[in-house]
Amino acid sequence: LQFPSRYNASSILDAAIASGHGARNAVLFSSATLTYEMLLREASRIAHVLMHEYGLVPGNRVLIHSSNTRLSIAVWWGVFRAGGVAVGTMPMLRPHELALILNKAQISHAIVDSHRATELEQARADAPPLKHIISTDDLERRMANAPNDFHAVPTAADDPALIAFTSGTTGTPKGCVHFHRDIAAMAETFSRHVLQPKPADIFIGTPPLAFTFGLGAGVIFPASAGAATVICDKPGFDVLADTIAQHKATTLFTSPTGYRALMKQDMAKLASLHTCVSAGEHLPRATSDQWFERTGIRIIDGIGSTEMIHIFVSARADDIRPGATGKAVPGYEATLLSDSDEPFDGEGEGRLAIRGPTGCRYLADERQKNYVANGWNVTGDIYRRDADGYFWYVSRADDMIISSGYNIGAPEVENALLTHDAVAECAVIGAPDEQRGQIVKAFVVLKPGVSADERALQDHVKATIAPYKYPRAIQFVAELPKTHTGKLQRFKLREPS
Ligand code: 3SK
Repeated sequence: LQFPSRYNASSILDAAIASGHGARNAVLFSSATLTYEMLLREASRIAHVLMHEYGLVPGNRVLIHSSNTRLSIAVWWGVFRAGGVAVGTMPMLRPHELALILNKAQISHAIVDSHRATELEQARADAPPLKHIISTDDLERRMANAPNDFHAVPTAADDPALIAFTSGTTGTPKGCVHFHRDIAAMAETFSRHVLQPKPADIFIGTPPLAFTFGLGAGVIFPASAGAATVICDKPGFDVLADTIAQHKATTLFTSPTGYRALMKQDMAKLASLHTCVSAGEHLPRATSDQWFERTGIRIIDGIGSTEMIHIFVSARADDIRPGATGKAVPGYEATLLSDSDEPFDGEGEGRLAIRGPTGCRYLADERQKNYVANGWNVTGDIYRRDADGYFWYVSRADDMIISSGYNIGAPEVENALLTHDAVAECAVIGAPDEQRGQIVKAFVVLKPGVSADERALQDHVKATIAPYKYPRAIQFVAELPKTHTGKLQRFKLREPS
């Protein structure tokens, strides 16, 4: 991908208008709509307020502590436009978690949903770099008088635009630095080549904008096609289904858990969808098949990471091999590494390694050396490549269970359990065992009002996959521990109870 040396990601909005989409809907919400011209004016006013009323200097870091709201879309564009470095945070973070990010990213300005301002005030006591807390009420008051013709700061294409914190399935959060050109790159790779959105498309999804999966789906991809994005600002899959129906959304982004929850709703409400994307965790074959049976749509499964900004291996609508994640997204190269860290071709199993227009740049973190080796980004996932070059997810490298010398991928056992009628959710780990080193242990959430005993589930797994992989221990639980972005936290299940 080629970029001019001066490039500001907010020029994606100017380009939408230059391509004739100014009067098209950009943001749809419960009671009204914003066109691209209106959205650009809002973003420009925000940039003006930040720079001229709060003394923002390009390069300053700006925390965005907000749920997905109509205003938050304009805030992301406004921060880019002013040359600020946007740092999104999950809305439910507590003051001590916010303080950690404020200090690590040296944040000077914070834009916060008014009802969350106290949390930030509390965090400020432990975060000396933070100078300004701007509540969304203050921001809107000041925007009312601000001019709306702010020209984007001519940042370098390689200036930081975003620091994305990984919520982390283990350890302390890491800040991933992404440049203005990386934001364009996510649109020019996964969106342009795999999604291929049209201006008439209407995007909707559950991931928070603070998660780069959500930033792409809710802000960057629709704008780079002149399409619209729907803000679903109330929680619940019943609300999501109603909002899809109300706005006739076409393009859905959610996690496998989200697809399973939507299948419990009135599916007639989802009739307008034509493209469905899943990421955030591996999509089990059973979920993909059930969704296909109910909607006729094959979910586009993708694997991405906060480190790489968005999806780098996925299927394409016209090339989906159910059960496989797919192939490298155009623009990226994917390979597998052997145990001695050598890339190898052809069929086999190894650690996934990626290179392309984006890459991992941790903010002051020695874990950088674990992620980047010999120019490859090593994601921590184990994959199998088949003879036709499709990548099949095996497990996270640290989720491989070794039992009596057998290697067993936890997701394979989870997939098998999920094909049992009684199972709503499950997670599989390796539990220490004196004889076998580890045994396969499953945590199972049953569907409401359904019962199943341990033996029935074990027999089902033995009948579905190689019998040595069956869970020797099963614990029934009410729910599974997940991160704010919906990723399973297996490490919490490994902790002795
Ligand atoms: O977890 C993922 O698969 C993902 C996908 C897109 C962007 C970011 C992430 C972490």
